[in-house]
Amino acid sequence: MSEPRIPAELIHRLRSARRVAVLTGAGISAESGVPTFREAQTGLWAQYNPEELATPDAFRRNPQLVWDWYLSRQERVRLAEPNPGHLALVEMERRIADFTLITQNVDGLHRRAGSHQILELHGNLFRAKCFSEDCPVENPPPESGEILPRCPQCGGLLRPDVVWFGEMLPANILRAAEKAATQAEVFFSIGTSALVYPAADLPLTALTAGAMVVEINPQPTPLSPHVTFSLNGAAGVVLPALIAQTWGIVA
Ligand code: BJW
Repeated sequence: MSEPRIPAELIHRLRSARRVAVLTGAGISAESGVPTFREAQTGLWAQYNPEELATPDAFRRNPQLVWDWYLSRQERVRLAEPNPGHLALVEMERRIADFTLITQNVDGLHRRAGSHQILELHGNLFRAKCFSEDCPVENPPPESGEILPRCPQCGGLLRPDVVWFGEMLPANILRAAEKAATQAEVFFSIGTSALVYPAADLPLTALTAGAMVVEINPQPTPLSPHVTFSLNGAAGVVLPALIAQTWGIVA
């Protein structure tokens, strides 16, 4: 299969850009074998009901069910490895003076790939926090069998430190993401359906502030009609081509 062609105007802008921001979603980890959410057949929401698993009410109703689901996802992610899409973003960070990687993913694969400037908008699968008091919990005790993990400070139930529907995103992280979107010369939206807010607003914030906005996705999204360039394809194919054609290196 031939390498995708990257538009010359994008290559030119990237070579001189000082500020670049990237928003990633589940699609960038798809080639590592981590399921996305909304894809028919393979997405998590095709198999599971988000209202039973990814809301505070779901946790109140059945914390064991919710923990079991998150532990099974942890196991799957532990077996996964970063793919060429994650690695290409590490190379991009090395070449851009002010680079911000904003991710909706909770799988930690960007960090494992070697990226540094990461803003995790929706938390992290491998952290826990207190459900009752929101106490931060360092090194949470492992969940085992029927015994649910409890907060060492207040004794309340621990929950996965991820952002469920109807919950606020961590304010400082969202603020930093909005700042990066406002200041970016080039903004990438990669592997996200652009349906979940407030993350879905970030590419539009960047566009309004004058950035070149580039989408990388094999499927069109509600963002597609608005972007400067739509690169249709898998992140693990398009991103290495982008790095090679912009900086002449193989990621
Ligand atoms: C590839 C590929 C390859 C495949 N390469 N690409 C404004 C309007 C409407 C609604 C709202 C609004 N503001 C707030 C809301 C409500 C809600 C919301 O957005 N709902 C919409 C669904 C309608 N938002 C919230 O509740 C947020 N909180 C909030 O706004 O607080 C303020 C507030 C509070 C109270 C009242 C009112 C306001 C919180 C959202 C939290 C989202 N949480 C989840 C779960 C995280 C934990 C976990 O993992 O279990 O986050 S849901 C899920 O969706 C997860 C993801 O991060 C998120 C985004 O999904 P993503 O990453 O885009 O994945 P997919 O599957 O949707 O798409 C994958 C894409 O990849 C596809 O396009 C593929 O084509 C592509 N792809 N292979 C490149 N190889």
